[in-house]
Amino acid sequence: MPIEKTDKIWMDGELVAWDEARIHVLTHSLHYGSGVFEGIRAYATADGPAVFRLKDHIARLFDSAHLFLMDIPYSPEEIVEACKETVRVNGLDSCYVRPIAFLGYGEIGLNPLPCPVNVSIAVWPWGSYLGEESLNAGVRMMVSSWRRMDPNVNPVAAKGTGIYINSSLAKIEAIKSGYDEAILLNTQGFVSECTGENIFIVKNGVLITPNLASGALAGITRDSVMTIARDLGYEVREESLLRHDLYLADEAFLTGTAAELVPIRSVDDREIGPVGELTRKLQETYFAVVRGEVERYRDWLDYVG
Ligand code: PPE
Repeated sequence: MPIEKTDKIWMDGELVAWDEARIHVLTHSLHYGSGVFEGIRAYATADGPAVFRLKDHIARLFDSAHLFLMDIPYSPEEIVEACKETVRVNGLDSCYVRPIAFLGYGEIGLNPLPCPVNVSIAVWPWGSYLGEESLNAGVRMMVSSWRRMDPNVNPVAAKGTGIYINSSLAKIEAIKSGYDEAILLNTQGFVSECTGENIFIVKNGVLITPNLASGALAGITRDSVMTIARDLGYEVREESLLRHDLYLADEAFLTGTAAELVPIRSVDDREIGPVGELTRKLQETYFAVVRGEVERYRDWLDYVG
């Protein structure tokens, strides 16, 4: 997806011009995937742009860094403020926000401990991640031949740049096979998640998503949707799912900051059917929540000011 340029990028405490936000080719993270990042969205609301669950995303960024023994040279509060400042100076009503902390230039080799840690925050307008039509019509999924990494191969709770090669392999396979997106099973054969989204099914009126022991990321959209569904009175369960549970689901959808809430139309060519009632209700509520239209969840919004 081509990136739409904006004006300024926050780099190590300074706002620099978009085209000046450069790094050296011997940056450690380029060679060894030693970075951690977040994907966040700011939405237009009646009170101006607000970043959705910003503090939760930044807490996860620091958790990711902790898992790799990376010392981010700022406090979470400073990064929260820097995200808001970057949205503000670029004058955008709604945008995607991408903070990244990465090992920089100065050391090479597999001991990352002496490397400097650099931090940057870029923002840009980003439409529907899986295509404009995806939100309405849903997507066609395939179960990938690639497995989600075992938690003893990589800390799967971390949003680490290097570990996304697993997602990219699955995505390439899905696209080249004519599908929109891939679902990854873990090494034990249980459903884990998608390349950049969590997965949910509805069966007999109950909302079910793989538990975190499946290797799925603790998605913030996943958490928001589970909370909203419970508040609407639905039963929500986190449990192990097999691939046939996907084929036999009454409804299915995926969640992620970039993708938002996207219905699943079919899995491995097994039709799940037209977009289900609960999926549609959760999707509508989610969009109302991120736009600040539901009082109960106003705490999730961080107004840019
Ligand atoms: N699983 C994975 C592997 C993942 O990357 C994401 C976010 C999620 C689940 C959902 O998490 P959350 O956004 O907190 O609900 N993927 C981000 C990166 C996408 C990208 O292409 O880059 C995102 O949605 O921003």
